[in-house]
Amino acid sequence: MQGMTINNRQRGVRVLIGAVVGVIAAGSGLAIGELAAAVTGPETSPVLSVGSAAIDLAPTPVKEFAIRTFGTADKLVLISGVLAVLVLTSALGGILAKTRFALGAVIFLVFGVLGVLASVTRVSAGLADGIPSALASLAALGVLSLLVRCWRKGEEPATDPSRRGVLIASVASVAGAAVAATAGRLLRAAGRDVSESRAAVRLPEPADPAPQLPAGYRTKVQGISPYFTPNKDFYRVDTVLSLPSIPAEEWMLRIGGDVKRPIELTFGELLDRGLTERDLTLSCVSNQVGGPYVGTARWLGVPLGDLLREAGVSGTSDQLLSRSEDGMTIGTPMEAVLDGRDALLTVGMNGEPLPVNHGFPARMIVPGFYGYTSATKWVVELTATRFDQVQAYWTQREWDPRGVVETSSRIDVPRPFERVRHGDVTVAGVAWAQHRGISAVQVRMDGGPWQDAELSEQVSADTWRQWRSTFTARPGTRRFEVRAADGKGDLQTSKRTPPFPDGASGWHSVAVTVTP
Ligand SMILES: Nc1nc2c(c(=O)[nH]1)N[C@H]1C(S)=C(S)[C@@H](COP(=O)(O)O)O[C@H]1N2
Ligand SMILES: [Mo]
Repeated sequence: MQGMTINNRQRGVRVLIGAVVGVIAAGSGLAIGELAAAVTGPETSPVLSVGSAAIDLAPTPVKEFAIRTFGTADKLVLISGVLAVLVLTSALGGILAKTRFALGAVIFLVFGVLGVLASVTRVSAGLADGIPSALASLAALGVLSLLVRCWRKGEEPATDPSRRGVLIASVASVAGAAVAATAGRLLRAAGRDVSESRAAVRLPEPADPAPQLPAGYRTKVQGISPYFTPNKDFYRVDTVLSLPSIPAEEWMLRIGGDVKRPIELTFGELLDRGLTERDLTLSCVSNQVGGPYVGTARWLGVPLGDLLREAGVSGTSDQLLSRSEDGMTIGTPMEAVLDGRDALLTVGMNGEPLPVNHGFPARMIVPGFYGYTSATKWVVELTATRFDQVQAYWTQREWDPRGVVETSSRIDVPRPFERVRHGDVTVAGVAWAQHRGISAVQVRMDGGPWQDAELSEQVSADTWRQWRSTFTARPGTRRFEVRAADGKGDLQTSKRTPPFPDGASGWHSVAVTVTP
């Protein structure tokens, strides 16, 4: 009985040591991988490569669930998941390696192979991008073999009297890994930091400034979305785990495909063309009814249509395929880019160079379309082509190829389940239907008669309008609903649909408690 307890305890200690050895080996490998990725590019780091591959391979419903549930934290959740799987399996590898080294080693080899595959299959990747994962796997195996050898030695009664060998080797490995990881960080920070390049950008005054804002373009209600969304509050949706860092001096846009005169354009040449400034609302197809993925900014850029006409775009191409530095492809209806609307290749957002997470140094924006079919960030290539010839990233994943925005409206105040005093209750929010404009917003309480909301002046058909309406509310639970009509007078549909495949529809409603 007693013997068995001791046996169990010994086994427990062994499992624990094995797990720690495995995790140290994996950690050392990752540290070496990070160090190598400082040279080959942050997106080639083993963890980020595997994370990116997971994003690209994830079925559309999973992706949609992630954006809906975790919002901008979706990437943090993903990376934590990858790390959790790594910790668990490498612990297992360490435990197995004690008795059957080859068995444990296989786990680390498999990681290496997965990492290499994930990094070299990225759209914009080369073979060298697999180096960090390969080195990581080799380093992990080396450390594993070292630790297991010290550990076994410590257990042979005749030889080494101290069992501290494995401890010393572990501490040394952890220290080595910490040095490698820190060196990787520092190198990376010194290498491809674009904040300096961004700080050095001097945006010229617009040659074609935004039309003057009409008096009454905004509605002032406590808690309503401001007419201009500050850059720091502007939603962010993309698939990158490591922000592309393209110094403005190195950026170049290539315009090609079905054109007579391919163009190459540097950042300086772009600024010299004379810039157009416009206020435009941008929204995401993944936005739920009432969701946060919409904002309005003052953009500065050059008309995309002019660029394409200069390149001599042919009449047969119906898709403008744009590609970003990170390999993302987005397809925009060519007709819309050429029809005279303010389709821009932008460099400025709300009076600043584009923030890095919003596409520095250049991104597209085409009013009337969701971001996934029009708003390519870190854009480096434009290709005139056909929808029936090339499918862009999201279209390959079954989203609607064109992505025209739905007429939408949102209640900002009161907040859901807010407690408000009885009497006059102000309901307020925003409504948008880019390029068609908003002609009316209506609100109702508890399914009662629709009441016309007071609208802020329309700045243009491409921007949202704020609205407000006041109700006399009796104590109890009250429910407010909103709907909008676009510039053609078409009323927002009450039919609730999810974002996939062409944008959410339905009326936003908010329930509140009205207090006596
Ligand atoms: N390179 C790149 N551009 C991209 C994306 C992306 O994943 N990668 N996402 C698009 C989507 S789905 C949207 S809604 C907008 C969001 O732009 P924002 O992050 O500046 O708000 O960018 C678009 N441009
Ligand atoms: Mo989006």
